[in-house]
Amino acid sequence: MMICCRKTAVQIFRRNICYVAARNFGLVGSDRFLEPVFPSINLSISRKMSSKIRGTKRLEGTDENVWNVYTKMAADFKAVNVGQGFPDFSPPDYVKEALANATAGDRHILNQYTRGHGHPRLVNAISKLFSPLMGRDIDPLNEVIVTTGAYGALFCSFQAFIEDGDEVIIIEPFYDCYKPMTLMAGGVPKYVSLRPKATDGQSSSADWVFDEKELRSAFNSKTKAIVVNNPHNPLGKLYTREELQMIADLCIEHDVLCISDEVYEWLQYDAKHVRIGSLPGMWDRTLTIGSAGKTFSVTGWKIGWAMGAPELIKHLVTVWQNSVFHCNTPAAEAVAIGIEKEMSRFDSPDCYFTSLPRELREKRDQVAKLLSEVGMKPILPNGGYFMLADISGIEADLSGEEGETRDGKFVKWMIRNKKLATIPVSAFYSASHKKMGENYIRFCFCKSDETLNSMADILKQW
Ligand code: IK2
Repeated sequence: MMICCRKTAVQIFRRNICYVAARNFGLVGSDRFLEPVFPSINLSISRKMSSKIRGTKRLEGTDENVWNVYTKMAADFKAVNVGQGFPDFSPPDYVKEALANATAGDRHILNQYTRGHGHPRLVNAISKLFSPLMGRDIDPLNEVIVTTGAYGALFCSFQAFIEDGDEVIIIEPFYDCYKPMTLMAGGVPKYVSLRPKATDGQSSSADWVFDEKELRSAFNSKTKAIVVNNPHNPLGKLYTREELQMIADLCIEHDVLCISDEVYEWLQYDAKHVRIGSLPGMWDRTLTIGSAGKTFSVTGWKIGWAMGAPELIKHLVTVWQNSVFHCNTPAAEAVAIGIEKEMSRFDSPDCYFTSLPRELREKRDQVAKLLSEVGMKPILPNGGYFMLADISGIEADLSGEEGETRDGKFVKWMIRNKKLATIPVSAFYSASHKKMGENYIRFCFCKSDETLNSMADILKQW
């Protein structure tokens, strides 16, 4: 019996690994990978479940996940996938070599545990890179924590600071994990919307702004934190210094924590990225979160970090050491080498922090032109690697598609009929505001020329 259970667990684990790999690498139309290996056993497990054994209350309302739905559908229909945000081209060679060398070289210790909340070489590199950008000396040992991706840093931030009933201001549209992370910590999300100003001609992410009065009225005595995502996913908005100052002033006035997700910090096009943690009085109340995955095009490595005052970081460390404790040493070493190298050529056009946005800018313009040609109105992003397109003028027979919003049905229809996969923008809105996103779909332009050419072929035959 024991052996049978272990075998089952191993097979289910393998199936999940196969599914994730298949999904990400687009290997399959994937039904084979999605069917439970032993459906009858799963069933008997659920029949025997005691009524006491159920998901916790704090998981309620957090089970939906947009990536699972549309990435699976893209794989099932073998669609060209310009939905999920990861580069489908190679990271810099020297970064890959640094990872290979970390495991194969003489320093065997790099295959073992390192300092729990941050590999020393990496926290040092992060402190050296960001100290001048933040306008202060960042203490690598007490003001930086390294986590499994930016996701890890976000999760620790919510768990460390949000208590039952605390309100968290989320600016929508918003990167989808902020809501479940708030709920799982017992918090109450409060939404403030970015809305497009009327424009003539080409509209850009800078046209999407919040209303000062609406923002101000969201702050009250229950507000514990605000989440700022800059550059913004999905809009590609870079907040202006004035906008950030307005948020900063409110944070200081109401004694509120700022969780600033800056994973796309190097990807800026026609505007300059300002770090809210560098504004006067903000370091002590801001957690600035970054991602090696986005910085070096290595999203699969899942190395991220948070920086902030020691009194903030110490609580993230507590969550981290009581949950994951550690992220993988070779990847941390390789990211440190990457940061050191880019710092040594920071002002050169070869610096990856400059060369990647230069290449992406061309891709952005190419995608915007293609979308315009088929009548989808692109919103030109100032940062990040996503672009929204207004699809309200595009005709499609959506009567056969399931879903509550037009954009969701449209994406399903497009995957099925045009073999092109994107992400519906209503997924980035709270339940009661989904209608605000339903005229838009999100394209990821951080893709190889081959992928973008395949997308162009589809759009040209539209
Ligand atoms: N924060 C933002 C704003 C992100 O976009 C991401 C990851 N990318 O999302 C994929 C997509 O929108 O298609 C993260 C955090 C997570 O970063 P990491 O991969 O370092 O955990």
